[in-house]
Amino acid sequence: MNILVTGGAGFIGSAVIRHLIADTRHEAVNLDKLTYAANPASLAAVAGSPRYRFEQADICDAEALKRIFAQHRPDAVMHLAAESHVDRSVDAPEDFIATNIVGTFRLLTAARAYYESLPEDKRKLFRFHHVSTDEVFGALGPHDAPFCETTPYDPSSPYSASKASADHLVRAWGHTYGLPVLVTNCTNNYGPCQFPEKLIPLVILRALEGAPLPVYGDGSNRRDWLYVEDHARALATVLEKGRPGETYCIGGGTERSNLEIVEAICAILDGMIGKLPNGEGRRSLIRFVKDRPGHDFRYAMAAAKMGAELGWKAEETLETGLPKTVAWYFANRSWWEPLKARYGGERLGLMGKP
Ligand code: NAD
Ligand code: TDX
Repeated sequence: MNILVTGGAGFIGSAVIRHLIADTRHEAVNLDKLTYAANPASLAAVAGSPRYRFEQADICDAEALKRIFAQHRPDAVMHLAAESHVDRSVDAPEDFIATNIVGTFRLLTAARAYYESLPEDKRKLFRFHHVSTDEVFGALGPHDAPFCETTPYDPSSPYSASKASADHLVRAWGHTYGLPVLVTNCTNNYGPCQFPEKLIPLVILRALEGAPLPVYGDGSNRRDWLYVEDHARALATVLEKGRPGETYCIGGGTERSNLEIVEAICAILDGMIGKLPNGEGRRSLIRFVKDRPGHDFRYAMAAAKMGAELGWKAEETLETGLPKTVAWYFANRSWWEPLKARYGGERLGLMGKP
């Protein structure tokens, strides 16, 4: 397949494209606006491949989308482009409405026009795969069962409300216009090439530098973590084998409190490069700071359908994936060092910095 991947210069999109080029015979056209969250260095391994092409464009730009569909004639769309950071959505929701809602609408409109122009045999194979998040389901209490495909929507932040809205639009285009849509909802990802405003890379970089480590509230909020390459494989599997109209929930089944994650990173770094110059372990850098407004307490996902129907399961556990991730940031300073110069160290994480 020739796959149009939106947001392919971001964290998960770049992992998807690296997977498509290295491990499959598909072709990838990367459509990305290159916002602050994009890093073309994440695509260095595929940039020279004849099966990879890049288009800098905004998914809100209807004319650009029309041209890109006509020129590249994709067999499928994997839609990952989004504003993705909850704290930014609290501070400045406008871009989230524009990209996540209006942009998804424009992309659906362009995809539908293109789909309807295809001959019957191509139409049968065409897919619009929308990549979404577990956050659309809201927050779980400590003893609630994990989310699954039938969990009602209950988003609580501007980010999750914008993603929920996009999910509804995608399903409406399936029901109303017969566009063959697939929706996936995944838990928190971690791994190489994640912009260091998100918890895990932010803590790794600050711990490397001996800077204070901000933990929101009391650190008891819980997330279900999935290694990004497991997510990339899951997405390719859904695109290839998923049934149009279906939703697939993806997760690592690896729930931890934020404090447990931060302490684990500290222990990994102490073991890897030694304790701080003052002889203390990096745990001593932890600071409990002002909580995120409306902070969702807990996310967890039952990914049983992915296993039973599509034969997918996560290969990494946190015990294998977290040390790999810490080692990647340690070894790939050239990937993140320029971000500090470009955005200023204080922008790496927007809220509650000590
Ligand atoms: P990211 O912020 O790292 O990357 C987003 C990419 O989209 C960037 O390359 C950016 O330049 C591009 N983009 C943003 N606005 C655009 C626009 N208007 N037009 C074209 N491109 C635009 O995000 P991510 O963490 O890789 O997440 C990718 C997708 O997966 C998102 O849809 C997100 O909601 C979803 N998701 C993320 C996670 C996670 O833990 N990171 C978990 C579940 C689902
Ligand atoms: O400095 C911090 N300190 C802290 O305690 C940061 C940045 C975060 N946190 C907490 C907030 C969350 O409970 O850590 C947890 C994880 O925070 P984020 O990395 O910002 O992720 P989250 O808000 O859980 O959302 C992520 O997972 C779902 C992605 O950013 C979303 O794009 C995805 O949809």
